[in-house]
Amino acid sequence: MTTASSSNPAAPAFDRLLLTGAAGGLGRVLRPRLKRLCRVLRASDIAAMEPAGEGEEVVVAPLEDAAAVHALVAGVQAIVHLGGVSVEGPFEPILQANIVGVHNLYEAARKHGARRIVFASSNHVTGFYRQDEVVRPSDPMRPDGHYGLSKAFGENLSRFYFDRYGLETVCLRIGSSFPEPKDRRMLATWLSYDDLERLVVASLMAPVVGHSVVYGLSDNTTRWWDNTSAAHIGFRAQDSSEPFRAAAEARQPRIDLADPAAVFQGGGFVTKGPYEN
Ligand code: 15L
Repeated sequence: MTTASSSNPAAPAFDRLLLTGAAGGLGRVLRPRLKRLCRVLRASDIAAMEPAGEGEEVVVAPLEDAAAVHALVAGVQAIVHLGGVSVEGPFEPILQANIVGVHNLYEAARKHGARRIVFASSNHVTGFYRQDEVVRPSDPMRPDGHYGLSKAFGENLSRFYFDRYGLETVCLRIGSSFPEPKDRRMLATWLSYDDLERLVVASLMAPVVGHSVVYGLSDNTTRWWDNTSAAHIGFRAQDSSEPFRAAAEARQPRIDLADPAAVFQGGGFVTKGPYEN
């Protein structure tokens, strides 16, 4: 572990907060934005990260290594879990990082008494709903590949850890969190970085969450997901994909309804594979 000296002066909500996946796209966005919530932010990944700054610790830990994950989780009150494989692909790496890895994380959290986990699930848990349907978090899962299946496992695992051990989780079914929506699909699925921060902070700070599931999207005009059941988290999106509509439609003037990627909510993920392992 590399450490830079402690202290976030204004009474923070958490003494130590763990951010896994800190080297990834969203990890790099959230790392500086979560520091205000904690005295020490422990940032973890398997890839190279920025060195520890003031009030930070940096830990390299593979999620499939149970001993490393136990050491990683010791002493933290809450976890923002972004770590693991974040795209569709062959089963074995997803099995290790996302399935074995999330089990290691929850076991460690239970053992060390962490209070809450914000679990980066994904819209790909329900990717095989059609784009003309509106889905609620309580609707049956329809994963669109190995990645979506692994996130479905994580959601069920976290439900078990709440029912059995009282460990709270907010599962964030994140849509498409990028600087701007890249295509027509993302007009519905886009989550701005500022709204991502609002969603994660609300999930960490809401007084009681039990086991909650919420879709991560901005205040988009086109929407496929109904978050009414997650109002208790207190997340209010403030951005919208609408200002990007004209550009997205110009980039993609025609929709090919023979293409499953244009029919199903999971987009291009629904046609990936099969893989040979
Ligand atoms: C995800 O879950 C991925 O992590 C991200 O890279 C995007 O592909 C996103 O879904 C999406 O559906 O756009």
